[in-house]
Amino acid sequence: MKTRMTVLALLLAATATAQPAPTPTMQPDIGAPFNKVTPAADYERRELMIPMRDGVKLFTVVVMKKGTKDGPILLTRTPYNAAGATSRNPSQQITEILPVSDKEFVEDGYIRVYQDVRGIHKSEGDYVMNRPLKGPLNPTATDHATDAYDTIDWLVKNVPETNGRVAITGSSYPGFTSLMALIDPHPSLKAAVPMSPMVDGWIGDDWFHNGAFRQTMLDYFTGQTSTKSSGAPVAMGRRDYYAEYLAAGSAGGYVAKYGLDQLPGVKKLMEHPAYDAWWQGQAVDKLLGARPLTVPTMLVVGQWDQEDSYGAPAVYRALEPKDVNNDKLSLVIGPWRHSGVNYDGSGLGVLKFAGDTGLQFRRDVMKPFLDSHLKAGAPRHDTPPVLTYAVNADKWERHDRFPAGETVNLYLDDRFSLSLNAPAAKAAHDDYVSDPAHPVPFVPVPVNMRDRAMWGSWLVNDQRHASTRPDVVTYVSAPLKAPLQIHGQPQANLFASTSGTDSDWVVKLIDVFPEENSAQPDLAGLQLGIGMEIFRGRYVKGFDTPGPLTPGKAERYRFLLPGVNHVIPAGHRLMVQVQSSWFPLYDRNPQSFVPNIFHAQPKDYVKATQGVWRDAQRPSHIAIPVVGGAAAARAALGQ
Ligand code: PG9
Repeated sequence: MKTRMTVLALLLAATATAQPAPTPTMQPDIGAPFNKVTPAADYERRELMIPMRDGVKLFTVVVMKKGTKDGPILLTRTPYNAAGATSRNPSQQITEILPVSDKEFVEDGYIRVYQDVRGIHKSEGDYVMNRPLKGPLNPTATDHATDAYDTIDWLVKNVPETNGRVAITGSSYPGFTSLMALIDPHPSLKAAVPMSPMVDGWIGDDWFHNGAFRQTMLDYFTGQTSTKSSGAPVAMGRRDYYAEYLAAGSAGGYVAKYGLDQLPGVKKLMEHPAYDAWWQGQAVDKLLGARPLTVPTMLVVGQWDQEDSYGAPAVYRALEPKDVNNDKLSLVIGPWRHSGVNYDGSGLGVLKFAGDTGLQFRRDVMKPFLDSHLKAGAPRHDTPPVLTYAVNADKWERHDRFPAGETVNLYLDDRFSLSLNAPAAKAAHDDYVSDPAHPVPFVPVPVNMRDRAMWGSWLVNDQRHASTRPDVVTYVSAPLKAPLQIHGQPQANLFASTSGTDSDWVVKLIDVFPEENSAQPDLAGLQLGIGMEIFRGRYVKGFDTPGPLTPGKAERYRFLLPGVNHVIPAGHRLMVQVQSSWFPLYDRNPQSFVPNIFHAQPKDYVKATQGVWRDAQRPSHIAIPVVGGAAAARAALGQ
């Protein structure tokens, strides 16, 4: 009995000592390690620091469904926060913590990997925006090509659940990093799907378009480079960027006003206003064009990509000649905004499409393409060289080449009409006065650039707000007698003069909807931009050789509009608008030549009389890639 009592006492004593000591009242409440516990999670989520060849470690998150075996890896290298991308919602379901665009992949055994690129968010090292390739512009031993290589090498050796086959994807900046992985691809990189890739920041992607500066992108620098995580927006106060940028005087004035010249990225832009060696050496289409094409690559872009419409078709042009067996390269153009492929694609602005075109692409095109290259035994994918969504016909179309249309010239003609016949007049032009004090807004004022919905859909905005201005000349056809299909990149061929010594030229090709539509009143009379682009006059002799224009002399300005597949139905009309400002998205051209427009002074901004020429020697026209060529165009225009 005595022995049993002793055992009980000992047991009680032991239990008493196992009780944790009370937490001291003043123990700090922040700082203890906290590991999220997810008892019901259907996924594994690992945070890793992957070493690069120079010892710098990059923060990487690996996510997969529990029980994954022999999984292919789908990698994205991003400056936009890998931790955030892989914990979007406080959930225990993989499809909730990842972006919606990952659903089809992770549900079918893909291992999803997001990595912070060098120097930003949780990665070590130094961040250089669009870090150039090692070489003349980058004396270090690393770039996005080496970092992609080292990352893939580590992943295939250290993620036990993988089958050792990797694809890279991502949109915009991650589209750029996807392309950079193709420079010297790791042998395990089996496919790439760069979306809306940023390819040439001067010719047609984020910073400039044909030399015209996209000043509203300046705010990107504070968000991206003022701290290692997301920086605070410019403390502009007012919401109307039109009024704000007008008051700032010039892009340089805005930069000085808010101290953005402390940021090296802004200074670099301002020091390289022309297409010099610095820009040329970073142009990804040129870099890839100088190398063999070995990795199957599917380039993706939206018809109305408001940030990076230039890149994907440019890379396609550079790589297509290398795809001799027509099995390594494809181009996909959908009815999307910038990066819209990764979201709900059932509409854009007032436009509605045949179902969720984003999902259709990811599920029916991208996944079979990746499966075919990454999964053993998967059927051969069926992607054509060119897959585009035919707007207004509302269907996906397969083509062997881009463009599928044949060039037809659509001339600006007298009485503000459009004609398939070249003009015969000896000297004819239409004039307007461009006043930098009253620039043409790109969307109706007030212009709130923080309104993401506005920014995402502005390229499909009704252009009636512009065609009613006296400083926009508008040419319009009769209602079409038969549908006209444009497939490719229309090219503006503008003969234009200015009374000044510098000038911007904006050309817009527009689909004008019929005036009556009681079923869909939003579409009645809509002036829908098919393709719209700008050119800064000082570069007419060469992008690297800016010079003053001769007052009164008509110059020929030739530039591409974005890539499209657009069917203009019978009853719609074609329209071309020409104007000399597109504010505040683009900084104002002072219209008198100054060496660097960033530093233009108030006295440099002058009114100018602009002439759009349409005569035998100077036949302004748009070269349009029309499916069915001249015969189809004649049938449609009744000419
Ligand atoms: N278009 C954005 C960007 C890319 C590269 C440099 C700067 C901006 C983007 O959406 O990532």
